[in-house]
Amino acid sequence: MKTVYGMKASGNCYKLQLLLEQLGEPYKWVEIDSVAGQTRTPEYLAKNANGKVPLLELEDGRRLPESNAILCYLAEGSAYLSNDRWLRAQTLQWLFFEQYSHEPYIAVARYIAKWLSPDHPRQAELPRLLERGYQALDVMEKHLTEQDFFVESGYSIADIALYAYTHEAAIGGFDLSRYRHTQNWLTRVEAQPRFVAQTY
Ligand SMILES: N[C@@H](CCC(=O)N[C@@H](CS)C(=O)NCC(=O)O)C(=O)O
Repeated sequence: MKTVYGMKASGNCYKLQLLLEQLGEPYKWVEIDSVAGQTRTPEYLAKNANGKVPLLELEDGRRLPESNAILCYLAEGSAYLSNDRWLRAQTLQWLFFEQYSHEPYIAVARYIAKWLSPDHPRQAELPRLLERGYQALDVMEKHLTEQDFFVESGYSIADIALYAYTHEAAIGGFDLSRYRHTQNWLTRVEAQPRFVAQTY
């Protein structure tokens, strides 16, 4: 059985939980508490030199970090990742967008707002994170005025990757009320077969 080293509060880790549940694939979840330093122990660094979760461990011991690479690996051969060259490239486009233009702002704003004290110096980052995060939300909203899911063939790992932090963007201070198409897309994702909500 595959093992996921993850943290339930992390959207990057939740991506894998959601996909594995939707695939109906059994897996073992090992909860890693980064606040308690468990991503930086010698034992964990021997598994992932980058000291981050999520990490996928295969039955034969091979290990793969990076949430969106893991999504691609797990989704191979399923309806969640097309074999068609163009549709696959579209999927990758949104996975890269998520990691470069979305997660660094929307996930980090959530982290600062929810887990750091109100007088923590990192609170000063919030205005810039909000500005850049809204730019990402604008891109998503524009795309979702034209189609129901990020890739034209339908629900895919691109939606899973973008759902992971968008559904909790309000925690970071984002007002989603002006993003009607994005709100409707969140509802469509939640209506997918075997959807599981993030709990932590
Ligand atoms: N690009 C990575 C980001 C992973 C990441 O930033 N993980 C965070 C949790 S969301 C983490 O492990 N933080 C603990 C640490 O850095 O020690 C991915 O998508 O998997």
